[in-house]
Amino acid sequence: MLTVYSDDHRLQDGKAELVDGKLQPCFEMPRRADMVLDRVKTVGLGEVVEPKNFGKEPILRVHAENFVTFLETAWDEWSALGRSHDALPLNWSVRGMQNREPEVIDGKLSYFSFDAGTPVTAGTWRAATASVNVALTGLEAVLGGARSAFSLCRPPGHHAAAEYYGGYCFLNNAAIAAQAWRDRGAGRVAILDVDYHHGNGTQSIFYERADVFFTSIHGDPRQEFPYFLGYAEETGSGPGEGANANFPLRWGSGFDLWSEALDQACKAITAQGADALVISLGVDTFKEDPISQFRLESEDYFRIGERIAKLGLPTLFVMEGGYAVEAIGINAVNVLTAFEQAA
Ligand code: SP5
Ligand code: ZN
Repeated sequence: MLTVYSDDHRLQDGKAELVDGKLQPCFEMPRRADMVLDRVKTVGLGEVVEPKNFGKEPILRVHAENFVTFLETAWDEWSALGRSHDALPLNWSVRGMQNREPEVIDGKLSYFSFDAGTPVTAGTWRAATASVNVALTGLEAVLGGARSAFSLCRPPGHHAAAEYYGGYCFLNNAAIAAQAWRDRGAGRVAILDVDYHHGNGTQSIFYERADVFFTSIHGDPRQEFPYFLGYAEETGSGPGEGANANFPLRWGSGFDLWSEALDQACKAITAQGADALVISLGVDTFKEDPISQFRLESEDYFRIGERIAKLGLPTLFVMEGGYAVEAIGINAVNVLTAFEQAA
């Protein structure tokens, strides 16, 4: 399997996120991608290539123009105030308040974000756009006839919606790739999100559309970030009714429950008649993940790859979360090697 990777991920290297009431070192760190790349090379998964540049057009197929402009200019506006440290928002619009974009950078950070865990840094725009290019270059390989490809994206993307960032995500790599796949001729794309957290951004982008089916297995929003999306009752709306399927699981869930949900999600993908598959590949379901509460073991990731392979679809793997840094490479690449052997 081809891997697409860019060193530009290092440009996103946030110092701190607000977690448990304290500013603490970012869990989403450059070493994550280094560990995955190391493992790809150790097992000899296949060739590793640099991304091509696809420019802003495919990004604007998914994200709002004012949001993209904000991301591109945020650091300049922030640093023009004499600040050289990372930018974080302080407050948000809630029920009954206005939803208008403010003029000043502190207001814009609040307007375009949903958490205080996602620092905007000097390199955020370049890292986030490189991550999109990594996703789209993987798609090119699949469009060129490969059964699958691995886009080693960092920063991750699935929490980013059309008009907001958060959850360590700025641009939604998987959604941009799914849209590009539609634009390049796929009839119906399925996105299977196996990250521990609900892919709220991806769901929101495609919620009213029938041409992209989104399904996700994740920590129950009653207990887990991002809290405000990811319930089983969310099945899509308008033309998208029936094209969204959530499988929330309680804290402490192990592979017995998780794999049952995977089987249901996979059956739904087949029933939807998808002809292309994007996997949002997070491995923060691992038992030793420092911010997550599922109990998957490294061996379980082989079973995930095998089940996905049984769908028999051209498949693009897009890296998302996973914060047990010592094991992230083993777990992610276990999915990929098992997929390849079963395919
Ligand atoms: C892509 C991705 O996986 N994003 C996840 C963002 C999660 N950010 C919120 C983390 C809250 C952690 N709370 C538990 C801390 C344990 N001490
Ligand atoms: Zn996650």
